[in-house]
Formats: sequence, C-alpha cells, structure tokens
Amino acid sequence: MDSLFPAPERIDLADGAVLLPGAGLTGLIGLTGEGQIIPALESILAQAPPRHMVTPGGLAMSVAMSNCGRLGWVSDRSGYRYQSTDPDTALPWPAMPDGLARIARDAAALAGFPGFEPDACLISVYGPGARLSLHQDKDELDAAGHPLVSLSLGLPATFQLGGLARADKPLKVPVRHGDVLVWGGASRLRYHGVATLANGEHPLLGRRRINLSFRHAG
Ligand SMILES: O=C(O)CCC(=O)C(=O)O
Ligand SMILES: [Mn+2]
Repeated sequence: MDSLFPAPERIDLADGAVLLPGAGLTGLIGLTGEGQIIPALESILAQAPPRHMVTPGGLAMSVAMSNCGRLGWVSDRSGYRYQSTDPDTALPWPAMPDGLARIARDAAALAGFPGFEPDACLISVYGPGARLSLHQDKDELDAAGHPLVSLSLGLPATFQLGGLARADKPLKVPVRHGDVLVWGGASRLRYHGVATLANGEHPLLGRRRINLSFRHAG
C-alpha cells in the first residue's frame, strides 16, 4: 500500500551530496514541525548566545555561532576544536533536542547514510551581509566515517558546494527555510561555504538565517 505521506523530494548534487528540499519541516522527517523547532532553538540561543568567534588568524567571523549537543565546535587564536563546554559561560552546551537529532538521523538515512548519530550541532546565525568562506569540515575525530547534515532556517541563501580542492568552482545551491543538505562518502571533504546573505525579513526568524550543522564529532 502506498504511504499516506508523499515521498520527500531528493536532488542529487554529487556523489554523496544530496539536497532534500523542505524536508526539515514537512513530509516524513520534519514531524516536529517549525512550531516546535523554533522555540527549542531560541531557548538554546538564550542559554548559549551566538558569538562572533575569532579565527586562528585573529579575524572575527561575520557569522555568529553557538552549539548544542554533547560537543560544540569552537575557534579562537589557538585553533579549531570541539569541546564539551561553552567557553563563554564554562557550562556544558545545551542538550540537542530529540526532535532535531531525529531530523538529522532521518535525513542522513534518506540520503544513503543510515545509522548517523549526531553528537554535535553547530548553530550559525547569519545577518544580512554575513558570509562563510569556502572551508572543509575536518575537525571531527572520524570525519570520513560520518556524513554532515545541514538544516537551513530563516532567510534564503546560496550555499556553495565546492570540490575536493579549494580552487574547484563551487556549485551554487539555493537553500530555503526547511531545506536539508547532506554530504558524506565521496563528498564528505568537499569545500563549501555560504555567499553573502541578502537583506530580508523572514516571518519567523526576522532578519536572520540560522543553519544547524549536525556532526558526529567525537
Ligand atoms: O550555513 C551553512 O549552510 C553552512 C555551515 C557550515 O558550513 C558549517 O557549519 O560548517
Ligand atoms: Mn562547514
């Protein structure tokens, strides 16, 4: 018998890189819906306020970041790393809500990576003018062994999916509220970034784009 739910749309961008449009909020995996995700997220950001971390080179990032989950990604003058406490408060990072972990798990499985268990969620808050330059996510203990799952909320943006070399020309992927991107396998170490965020007003998140990047870090 056919499922009551429509099969989520799936766009293959490259070997191991999949866009699941709207999947974070609708259909089979977004069962918690934005009515629950957004208050949970605002509560996390009240406990661990987003901050402009400094790169090892001493530059403040234009994106403000926070984390939830057992481990959180941080950057400062001494380098990039994961740690279990928030350096700003010395408290453990807020817990990762089950509904969010489930979206990440289900999205990974839909994209061909069953068994993904996120233990870290980097929360990136973009205001108009913020951007994230091309980089690889490789601070995780076993990066090659686990995919990355990225949920976009709020204002639309252009995600840049590059290649395995920094100079490879990136594919421009429009990402909107509720879209989920998964990249793992042969694409796990692709360079990626986000183009400068255009001004706008989102009905739920105002002048912000919030990206949740789920990882298995430790
Ligand atoms: O904001 C995004 O879509 C990408 C975020 C990202 O690359 C990261 O959190 O490492
Ligand atoms: Mn990244």
